[in-house]
Amino acid sequence: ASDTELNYQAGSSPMGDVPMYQSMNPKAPKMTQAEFDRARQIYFERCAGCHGVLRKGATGKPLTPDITLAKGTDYLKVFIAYGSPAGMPNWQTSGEMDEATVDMMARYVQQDPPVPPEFGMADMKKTWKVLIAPDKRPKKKMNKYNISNIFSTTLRDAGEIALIDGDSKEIISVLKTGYAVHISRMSASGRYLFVIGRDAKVNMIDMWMEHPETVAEIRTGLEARSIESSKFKGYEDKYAIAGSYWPPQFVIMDGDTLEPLKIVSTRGNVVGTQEYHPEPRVASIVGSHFKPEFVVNVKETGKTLMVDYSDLNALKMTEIGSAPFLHDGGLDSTKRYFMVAANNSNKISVFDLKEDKLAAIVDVGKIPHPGRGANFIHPKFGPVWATGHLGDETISLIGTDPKKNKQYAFKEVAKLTGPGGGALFVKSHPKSNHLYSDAPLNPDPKVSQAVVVFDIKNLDKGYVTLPIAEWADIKDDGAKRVVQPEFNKAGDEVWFSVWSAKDKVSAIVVVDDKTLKLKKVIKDPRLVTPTGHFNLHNTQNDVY
Ligand code: DHE
Repeated sequence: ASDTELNYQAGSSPMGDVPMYQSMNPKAPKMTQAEFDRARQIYFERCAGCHGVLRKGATGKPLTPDITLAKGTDYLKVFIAYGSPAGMPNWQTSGEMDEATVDMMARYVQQDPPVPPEFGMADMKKTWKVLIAPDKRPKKKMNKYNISNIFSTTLRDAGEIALIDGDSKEIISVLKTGYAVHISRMSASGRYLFVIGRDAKVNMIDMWMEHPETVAEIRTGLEARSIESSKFKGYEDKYAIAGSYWPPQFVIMDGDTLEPLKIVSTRGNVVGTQEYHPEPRVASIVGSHFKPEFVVNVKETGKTLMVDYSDLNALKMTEIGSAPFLHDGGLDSTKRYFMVAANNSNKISVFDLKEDKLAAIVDVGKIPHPGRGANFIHPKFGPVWATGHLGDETISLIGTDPKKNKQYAFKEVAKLTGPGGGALFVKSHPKSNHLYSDAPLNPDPKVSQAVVVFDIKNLDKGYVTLPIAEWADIKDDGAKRVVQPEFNKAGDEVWFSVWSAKDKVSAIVVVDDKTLKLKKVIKDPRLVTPTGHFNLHNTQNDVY
């Protein structure tokens, strides 16, 4: 695995510093407290993303003492030092860890896993702040911004977002958010912007204020990735929901104040084996447009929960199993079907949000990673939804129209060939004739610093390459990964982040979708490690 892949999978847990319950395993090799503390920190920084907090396993193998003690220190050291073809990194030979550290980690994984604390209603309430009460907020929009064409750009390592005016390309403001901030989502009315950090800190930003700023905040756990708000007719802006990695749970909050209302644990049994899993993390969440429901995807159990929020006391949940490990996904163009990557199974699970049913499980390439995916009309197959892959160069197209194109519905109807693996996000727009794919985790800088574009009407012609990082004209050396295509509201521009290290120059590059020519480079010292960017209209209305 390349460094970027490691950073992608495992570099971001904020839990290394959290005090945890620790019990000693008398059979495990001896460690000093200092060694244990250091090893725990490294485990969270490098290992927990794949092996889990409680080491029950996810993308990586389980590492509980019943397994590790039987293997012994010497065997484990070899594994940690040299890695495995199955994806375990070679920590020592890559120079990331020295021999003493490898030895310490081999002893550490034979100890009982320390257990982080729960994070319940009382903890949430302690962190919950309504900075500006609903009745003190403006009654109408107080600024001249064209809110629906603003972009919320993640400034990952700064723990901030930049609000960028999509019309003028000027930075409106930079706001403090959570640690290694992750995604932004817009409320159904187009007024409130929700942002979540990896430390589960949620910011709720009122876009009607003269100077948009945080009006409420809360922490919903110790580690998290997803946030969404209620979108069904009659429930617009009523609720927000945040999903956590730790504790494994989601919380439904008041949509005006972020007051936590209902916490639901996702601990439970894995689809197929039915084995109990103590930490099934909450991955992507979408608000249904067909029912008063949130669609919550639970990674390790491979279960999708249709959470009916019409009565929080008598909470109804339809649990649909498909395949592990559920990660990211998005709606089809009609918004009736939700498509989610079961990335370790190399499958896309499709859910019918009108009937609350599994519509299909579709085999795709190696480790699908769609982001929210891309919808467009294929000349032969009709409406399709696309996903790229981390593990191979293909882009899979899946038919999504069971009415007029039944024979293609929920089947992989075509595979396009991109430049190589390491793709994270694809994107199109109803007004565009193009399909874009990035590949920021590809080991070849030529590939990771560019994007490819397919002409939807001539997919057989293959792709053209846009050298986005070159266009950004950044003199610094270093990674400059190009990440996440995102359209503006009109669907005639595409934005990309050129993601450099924290101490290096980054940029946002805007491309004219018709001509595929450079339109604008946004450079500013405040743009530290830009990654995702979210056009407010497109996330409000699920346009992608
Ligand atoms: Fe993400 C979405 C989890 C690393 C940028 N990421 C998501 C979602 C999940 C997730 C569950 C779906 C949220 C939703 O739709 O509700 N991401 C994880 C991880 O667990 C992982 C692999 C490792 C980690 O420790 O966090 C990870 N993600 C990254 C990155 O390294 C990226 C490239 C850069 C960054 O900012 O950290 C990154 N993830 C994104 C982006 C989205 C996202 C931009 C939203 C895509 C969209 O179009 O909505």
